[in-house]
Amino acid sequence: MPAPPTEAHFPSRLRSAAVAARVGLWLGVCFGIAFLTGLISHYAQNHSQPIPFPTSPVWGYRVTQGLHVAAGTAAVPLLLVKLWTVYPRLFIRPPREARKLAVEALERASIGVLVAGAVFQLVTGLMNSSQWYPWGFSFRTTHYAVGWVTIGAMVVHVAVKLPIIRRALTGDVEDTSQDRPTATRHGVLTRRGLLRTTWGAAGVAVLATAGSTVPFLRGVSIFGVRSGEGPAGVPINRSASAAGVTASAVSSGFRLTLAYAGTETELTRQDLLDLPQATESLPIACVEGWSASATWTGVRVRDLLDRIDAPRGRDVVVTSLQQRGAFGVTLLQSNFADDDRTLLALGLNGDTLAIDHGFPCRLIAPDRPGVLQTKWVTRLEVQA
Ligand SMILES: Nc1nc2c(c(=O)[nH]1)N[C@H]1C(S)=C(S)[C@@H](COP(=O)(O)O)O[C@H]1N2
Ligand SMILES: [Mo]
Repeated sequence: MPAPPTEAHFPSRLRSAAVAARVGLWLGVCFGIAFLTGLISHYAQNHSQPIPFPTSPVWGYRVTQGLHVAAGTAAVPLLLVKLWTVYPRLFIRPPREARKLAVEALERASIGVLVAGAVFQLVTGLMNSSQWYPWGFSFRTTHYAVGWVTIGAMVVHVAVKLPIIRRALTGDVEDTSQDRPTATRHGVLTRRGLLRTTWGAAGVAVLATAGSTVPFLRGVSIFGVRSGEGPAGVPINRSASAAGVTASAVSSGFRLTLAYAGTETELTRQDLLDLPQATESLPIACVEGWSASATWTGVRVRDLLDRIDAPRGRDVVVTSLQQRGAFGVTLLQSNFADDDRTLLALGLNGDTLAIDHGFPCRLIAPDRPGVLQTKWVTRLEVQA
């Protein structure tokens, strides 16, 4: 069996604390942004919100979720370079003395958790934003839990390495005072060259996806998952046929039921069209990072609730024609239900709402995760 490599097998002087600390700094910034915006997104999707998620600014969630996905995307090349620069440290002989060995073992374990968590977050996040869900677990719960573990391990890692990070960042990149003794071989790239290439790769990764959020970047956004295709120029997340609602959505038997305190009122789509119409410009902002602004026309949800004498300050359960999947029933918190800009939309960008956008009617509310903008709505039930 060949002997495992020792650190002497990794002579490149690019693999240095000077490079690792600089890449690590930006990696930390990206993970910090992704963590904070992730907390916001998770909270926005919670049923119970002791502090109501704000309905203004209307583009708030669009920006935080766009940042979340952009930061995660930029972190991919940064993490790869970071791991490459520090990888030889795995093969450093562990210390003999018991106390030092224990400290070293703890530190390596925390790095193990950090690396595993970081890779898991980036891989599952990217898979989610390309709508590929081959796993059996709940993405949101798992991504959220592993987010805490990863950020915790990152804080420990930074605290342990702080003296090294400080020295590495204050010195020149080409300074060799903290290098492993065997890391002396010059290659084609200087350290500055490697850093520039890394920043470039992160920038390209972000540009290639950010077009899903920033309209003028669409042209360069080759990896942007949803960009501008779809009826009325707005992307489609799940089509009517994928949701299994094609027949019920176009059926003449369609009714919207309004329910409160044991009384129910049924409205046809024509009834809805005969009510006073409102127009609002509100974005769809998907958790996957893409977003699009659009002009919606329809009936204010508050007007509908007034028709059944529902008081203000009540949450509303929104039910879709969609029978399968997790998005068929959602909770519209009272501050969203009472906001004048929240519509049951019948039209989009001047056209009749396309079936894939939620015909006969769909919910659209300001500053709300796309996943809660329920399509093919058939029932609004005011909670007691
Ligand atoms: N009934 C139902 N509503 C739904 C969905 C769904 O799968 N089923 N997808 C949601 C998600 S994740 C998003 S981002 C938006 C997208 O709306 P659009 O397809 O009209 O762009 O619809 C939301 N409403
Ligand atoms: Mo979404």
